[in-house]
Amino acid sequence: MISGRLMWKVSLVGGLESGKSSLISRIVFDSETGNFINKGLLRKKVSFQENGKDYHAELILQEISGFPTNEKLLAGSSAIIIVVDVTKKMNEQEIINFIRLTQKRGLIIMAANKVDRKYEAVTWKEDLEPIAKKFDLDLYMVSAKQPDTVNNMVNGISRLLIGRINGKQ
Ligand SMILES: Nc1nc2c(ncn2[C@@H]2O[C@H](COP(=O)(O)OP(=O)(O)OP(=O)(O)O)[C@@H](O)[C@H]2O)c(=O)[nH]1
Ligand SMILES: [Mg+2]
Repeated sequence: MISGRLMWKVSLVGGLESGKSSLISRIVFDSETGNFINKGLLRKKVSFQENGKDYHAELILQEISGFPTNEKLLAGSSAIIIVVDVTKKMNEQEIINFIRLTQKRGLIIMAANKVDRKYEAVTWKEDLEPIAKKFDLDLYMVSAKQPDTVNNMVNGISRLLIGRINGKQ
């Protein structure tokens, strides 16, 4: 049994203009534009099901530029979403270094963003899957412009987090 409120800090990291703000904006406001002035933490209540049970949780979303090596920035994160822009060539080594540094902190997820621009993509599943497999991470192909893809990811993360809690008890 889970008692008390579920509150999870979720940090989005990733390169310049990869879409971190836009994804947060989609999650929190169900809107496309990431141009919100508030650079602080944003909250979103989520409901989901796992193993036939209903759960309610609150996500606290934080955006961090780049791939931080400063431990303090990521402190307390239950999940870290690595946002990769599919329209740009990814820096594989930078991503791998980051995963190695942070994998013990919490759940890491890879989000390949801007899949609505699939036809301009230079980074795709086949580039990211080997990394996901190597470090046993879930990979989501998302677009801040396609609500379903983002909802699906948030659902997946919530279920993974609840699985971790239940697994520990
Ligand atoms: N087509 C498309 N454009 C997107 C998507 N997500 C973000 N963008 C665009 O990409 C640009 C950068 O988006 P932001 O959300 O500001 O990215 P960011 O990672 O927060 O950027 P910085 O905080 O400046 O590093 C903006 O012009 C967005 O409109 C997406 O899924 N599809
Ligand atoms: Mg931003």
